[in-house]
Amino acid sequence: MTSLDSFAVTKKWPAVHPDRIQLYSLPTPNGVKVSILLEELGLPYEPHRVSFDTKDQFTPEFLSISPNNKIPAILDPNGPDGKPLALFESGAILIYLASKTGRFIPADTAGRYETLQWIMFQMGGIGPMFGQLGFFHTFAGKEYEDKRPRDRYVAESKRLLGVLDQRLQGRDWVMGDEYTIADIAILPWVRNLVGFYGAGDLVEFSQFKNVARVLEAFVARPAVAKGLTIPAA
Ligand SMILES: N[C@@H](CCC(=O)N[C@@H](CS)C(=O)NCC(=O)O)C(=O)O
Repeated sequence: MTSLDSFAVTKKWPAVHPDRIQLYSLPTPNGVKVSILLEELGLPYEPHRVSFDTKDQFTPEFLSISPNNKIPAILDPNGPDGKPLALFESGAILIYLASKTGRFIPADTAGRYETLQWIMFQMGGIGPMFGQLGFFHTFAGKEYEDKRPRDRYVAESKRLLGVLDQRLQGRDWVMGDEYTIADIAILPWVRNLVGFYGAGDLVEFSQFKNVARVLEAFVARPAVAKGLTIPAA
């Protein structure tokens, strides 16, 4: 059996099944990207909850695999050359798992890069901008009297939704017929924006009909429904 004992993270979150991919996460829009992909792949994995209530993300054990103190992170006992591999950053994890299994990423080189481009669009645009909108609309920033910062992120989020809506015109998924890690990266953030953040009216979500249609198809997938609940409380 693979030993993960040399990884400090396993001291705080012991691996009951050290032969399985270890997932350190929470069901946030970034965290569920990885649990959804793992569910779609049907790979055996062991989820561990990194509680923000107890500031687990700042512990030396967690920082040893995720130095930016953010979930999600994974530890794959069977990484390249059969050696364990630890990874943080959800986009990198999605690309790694899709490449490792050859699934949810197009096999042809051009399609592969096109998919990566939409993952970068999520990682550099949708994630940070929707996240800031959440801060100013839903969390502590909503108390700020000056609404200009909020409005800036509302405008940018709407613009990004417009780009996505146009891409989805006449397509089932971001990459067309093929459901890929680009969808798994982007759609949890859209769901969060209109759901948990309650910002649907603010961004006039009803005008983004293609995004709404694809989001509905996404959440109807059993693997998505399951991945959204992991790790359980
Ligand atoms: N770019 C990172 C962002 C991850 C991220 O922002 N994670 C949040 C939860 S969604 C987090 O761990 N926050 C804890 C903190 O900042 O202390 C990724 O996609 O993995």
